[in-house]
Amino acid sequence: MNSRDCVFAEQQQSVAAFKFDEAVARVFPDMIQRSVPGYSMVVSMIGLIAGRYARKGTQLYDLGSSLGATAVAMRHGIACDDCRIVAVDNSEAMTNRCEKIIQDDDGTTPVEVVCGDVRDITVENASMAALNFTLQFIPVEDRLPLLKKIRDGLNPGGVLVLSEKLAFPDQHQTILDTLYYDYKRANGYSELEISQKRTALENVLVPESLSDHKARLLEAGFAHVVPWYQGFNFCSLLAVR
Ligand code: GEK
Repeated sequence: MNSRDCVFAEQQQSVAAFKFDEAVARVFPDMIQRSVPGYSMVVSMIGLIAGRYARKGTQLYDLGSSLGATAVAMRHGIACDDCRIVAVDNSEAMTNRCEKIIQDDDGTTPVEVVCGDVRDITVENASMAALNFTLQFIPVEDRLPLLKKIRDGLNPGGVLVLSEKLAFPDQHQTILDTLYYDYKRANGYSELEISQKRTALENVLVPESLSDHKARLLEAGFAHVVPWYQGFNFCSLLAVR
């Protein structure tokens, strides 16, 4: 059952920093769907991208997997044999639920769910990796080392899908923020929910500009960086080794 996100519905005395805890994990599909424009489409396109990039005998990584939506999309999109998916998240509330979702899913590609930090895991023999709205939660100074590790763990021709909330220069930020809050209102979030969530995410979700992301991916050693989606202030890029 998809429970409704009411995490920020009540007035809080002081708004604590956002955490991926049990209360968030319980409502996560509804929260992300109503908070990230194009989320479902991005996830299903990641399945399609897996169909093109997954290679026999390799691994696919879902990094910051939450409940495993991206891992499941890759699992059903893979068009070759003998692949393995590794789904990693450092929230136990997420990985416990993810295990169950993977068990109940009828895909046949093995999926290993790991409760751990994406900065600590080994990436090897990979044809595909996804950081689907995860890098934004990693401290900025750790982002380049993480991307280098992923790049080095990908086989030649392998792909990283990087989806992020973006920051924009000057007036563009205001225009897109305004539309983004319209999106949240249209999805049933109140002014109180919008403002408390914004406070909770301050210094937790740190967005960067598209040009910073492109430059860092190139610095990490990716040969091609191709933006393929933008919905208001959210985007997704393909980075090919
Ligand atoms: C989806 N990809 O549904 N190590 C591991 N996991 C982390 C770390 C870290 N250092 N930091 C944050 N996370 C998913 C959605 S949500 C995006 C990803 C969002 C995890 C965190 O616990 C959370 O589950 C996930 O990254 C980010 O396609 O909520 O906006």
